[in-house]
Amino acid sequence: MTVSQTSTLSAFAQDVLDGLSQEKRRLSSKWFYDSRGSELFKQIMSCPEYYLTEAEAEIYRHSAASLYEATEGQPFDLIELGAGDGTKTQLLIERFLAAGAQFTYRPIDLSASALSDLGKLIKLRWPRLEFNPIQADYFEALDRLGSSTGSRLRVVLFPGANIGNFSPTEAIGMLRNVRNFLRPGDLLFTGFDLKKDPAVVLAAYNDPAGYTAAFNLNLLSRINRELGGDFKLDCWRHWETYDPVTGAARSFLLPIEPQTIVLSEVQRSFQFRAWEPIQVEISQKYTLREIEGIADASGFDFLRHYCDGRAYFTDSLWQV
Ligand code: AVJ
Repeated sequence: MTVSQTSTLSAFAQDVLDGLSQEKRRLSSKWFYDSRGSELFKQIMSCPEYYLTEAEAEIYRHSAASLYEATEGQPFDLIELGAGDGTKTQLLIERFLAAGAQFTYRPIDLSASALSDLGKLIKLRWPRLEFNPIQADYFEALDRLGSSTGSRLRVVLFPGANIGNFSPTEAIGMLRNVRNFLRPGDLLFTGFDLKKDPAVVLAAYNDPAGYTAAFNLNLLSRINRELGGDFKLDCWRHWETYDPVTGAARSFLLPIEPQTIVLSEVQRSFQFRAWEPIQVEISQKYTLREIEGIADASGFDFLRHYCDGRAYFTDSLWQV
């Protein structure tokens, strides 16, 4: 491959090549969400074992009034990092509107189609709510927001335990970055999955219907499709681990026999021995105390936790 070809590789191609070249192979979970991956993630969210979604929905129902109180009645921009399907956020929006809150809804997402679907939904349900999406990655979007002249209070939602896809150290870096785009008084409401019975955690990432396995394997299909790969999906197995000390749940894909994988679009090949793992995701779990430490380390004042009834999950409210 020539140097000029190298420099025009897509971010996806570059990331896959880097990850598969490492001694401990890894692929980033941020590439899971193509259209098939997003479908599979919806299936996961509807599995009874995947407790996270319902736990956070319960929290959103119960915390809305208190979250609104924290704005002290000032008009605000409701900024959401990662629009998703917006179901949970609608629980907040309807309660905010009922309480007479004045706010605009500004979801941030990389996916234009996710934002436009969400926009249709919002316009149908609340035609007068100002819907002002930003199609960009988190930091570019926050940057754009930062340079806009408006001085309204910001309430930033970071739902879904998406922060769990970062290691604790990376999470602090990410949240510090968010902090730098905010102003005194701004609020951050972040979903964290909590340390709990390891059997409950493992079951959430090992659903018997096999959606999680299919979700992870879809990353190999995506490489096949977009980078001309020849992964044989039936030769790969999903494997989940959970370390109750560190709180890291990790997803791996392992080949049942030796494999040589050719990525024809980027003219590279990779050898795998039998059962050589590729780490594809980390889903980090925390204690409430650890989360308070992260608030401090990333420059926020911790205000309070909102937990679900089983104490499986928290949305933690912080202020600049
Ligand atoms: C969307 C990152 C919160 O880690 O629990 C679900 C993604 N992966 N099942 C998680 C996921 C496998 C999920 N997050």
